[in-house]
Amino acid sequence: MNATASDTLDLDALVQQAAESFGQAATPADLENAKARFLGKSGHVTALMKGLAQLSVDEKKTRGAAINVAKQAIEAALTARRQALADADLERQLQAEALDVTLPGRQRGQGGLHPISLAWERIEQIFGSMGFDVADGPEIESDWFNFTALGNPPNHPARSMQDTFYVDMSDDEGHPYCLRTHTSPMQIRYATAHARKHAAALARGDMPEVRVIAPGRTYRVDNDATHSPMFHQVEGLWLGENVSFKDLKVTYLNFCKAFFETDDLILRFRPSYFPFTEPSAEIDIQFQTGPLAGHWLEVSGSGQVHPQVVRNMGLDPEKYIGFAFGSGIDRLAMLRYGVNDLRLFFEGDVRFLGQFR
Ligand code: 2NM
Repeated sequence: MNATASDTLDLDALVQQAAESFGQAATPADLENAKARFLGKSGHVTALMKGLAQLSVDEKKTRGAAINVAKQAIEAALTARRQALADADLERQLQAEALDVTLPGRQRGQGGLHPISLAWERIEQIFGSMGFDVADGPEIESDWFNFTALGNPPNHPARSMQDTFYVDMSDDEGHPYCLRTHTSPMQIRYATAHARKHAAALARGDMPEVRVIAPGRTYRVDNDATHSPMFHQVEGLWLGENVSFKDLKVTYLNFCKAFFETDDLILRFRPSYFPFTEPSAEIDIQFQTGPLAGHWLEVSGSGQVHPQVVRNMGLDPEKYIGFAFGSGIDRLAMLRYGVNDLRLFFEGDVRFLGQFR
């Protein structure tokens, strides 16, 4: 039998048929079944090979070669289909696991500082730029530091249970500890440490200055729209050879200009009284522009530090002259941020607190 054109056609048809079967296989298992039908032990190609036995040697050569070509074409179709199924599978998997990197991320709310902390930091920064050190110390104080050293006489009303929180613990002299009612005790602590640290220089007649602010939490028995039992104070102290009210005025005015970010500001002193200063004065400021323009605003107490208080710091009041002031950080923050109720600062409502930078 001769290898005819129709034999070749049969083989082409078989290749065609195999390619179609493979193409219809939707899964790798389907494909393996289809493969068995064409290339398996009892598949079409094997059957064709077996048929070679009946042919002459010459015919075997040409027919065998033709069958081989067809077989290779079928194998190539199989490999192509395997690859296509694998590609499709991978594509499906990628689709299923797809991330849309253009979607907005799940937002984590951005935290921020409390407006009082913001004011506190500004205060430290501004006074720091004017050469003031920042002192920090205990909120539970002894009778000496909170009252006696600051010139409060034994029966002063500030010492009463109505005004001051006391702790159930007493010092060596039997005086109960209290929650500090101002940060001035920190001034005494700082200046005392200063005097001790510079003892040798002082003995030589040198006069290292004391220039410090003490910001911090303070406590008084008081609670209404304008008073919180816990509030924040910043007290300043500048002692030196001839530190005067002029220095106080310049220092405090420059602080206010920086803190409120305006030069349209005037300052006045009003006579007052504090146990630890003589003379004493209230500091009022007035904005010349903006929503608060034209109103005198009381922002601080102040005065020349009383000689006995300077002595209590371990310094010689004949040499060390200077001023101190005490301001409410909460009040400064209210003025700066335009807040009209102190309680908003302490209610912890993030819709309020989130508005400040
Ligand atoms: C004020 C008003 C006036 C003050 C005094 C002192 C110290 F420790 F030097 F004596 N520190 N702060 C002072 C003076 C505080 O607060 C309304």
